[in-house]
Amino acid sequence: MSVEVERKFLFDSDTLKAIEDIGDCVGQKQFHDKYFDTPDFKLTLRDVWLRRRKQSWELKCPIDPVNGTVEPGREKSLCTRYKEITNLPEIYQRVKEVIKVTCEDCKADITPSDEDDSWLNTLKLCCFAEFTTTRRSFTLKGEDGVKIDLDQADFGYHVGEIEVLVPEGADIQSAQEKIRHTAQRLGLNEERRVEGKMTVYLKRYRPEQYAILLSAHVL
Ligand code: V4E
Repeated sequence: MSVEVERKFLFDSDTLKAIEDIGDCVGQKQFHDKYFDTPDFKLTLRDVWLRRRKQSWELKCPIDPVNGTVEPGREKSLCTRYKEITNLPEIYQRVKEVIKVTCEDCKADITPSDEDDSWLNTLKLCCFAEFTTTRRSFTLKGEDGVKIDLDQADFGYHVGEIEVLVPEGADIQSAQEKIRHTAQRLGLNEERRVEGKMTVYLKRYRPEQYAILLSAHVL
């Protein structure tokens, strides 16, 4: 399991030039994401994000109960930190815990399979968001372990992210420091957290879920 520390940023042609000056493009790819939740948003209300990307399952969970959420009136930090789980049986266990499937629902005692999506029905999980992203990725000269992604979503939003992956238990502060240094090198001067693709997607296409997550301080 690893922890993804990242900071999103808005970019223009000047930012792109800065990235090309100090980094190397390591590829472009396209992927389609489908996100799942219960009809009453049991996962996303806890800031837990279940998705399928390129036939693989991924679960992003806050590393501590307050990550991604703040008391009303307090500014969210520029960086987000999420645990990433990619092992399907582990994802299934974690999802069951979060949505509190009880033992009376014994049907939930199954082994989930990549080939058969029936576990989604067992847990009453439905797709609430679906979009395709075109991503260009860069590494930076002299900045070990830092990746920059420039994402263009098919619903007309683009956003960049500076990302460092750290093994669970490793030094998150030094990852945040690397991100801060990279942002400085790119001349980024945002003082507030930038909206990710999902926030914009929900605002446009799932306004009810957006409003609920906003008032729960998840977004
Ligand atoms: C964690 C999260 C969501 C899941 C999608 O995460 P994100 O990093 O935005 O997507 P993507 O495509 O860049 O994933 P990657 O390829 O890096 O794994 S959707 C919403 N959240 C929470 C969240 C938040 N509240 N605010 C910000 C700025 N980011 C994420």
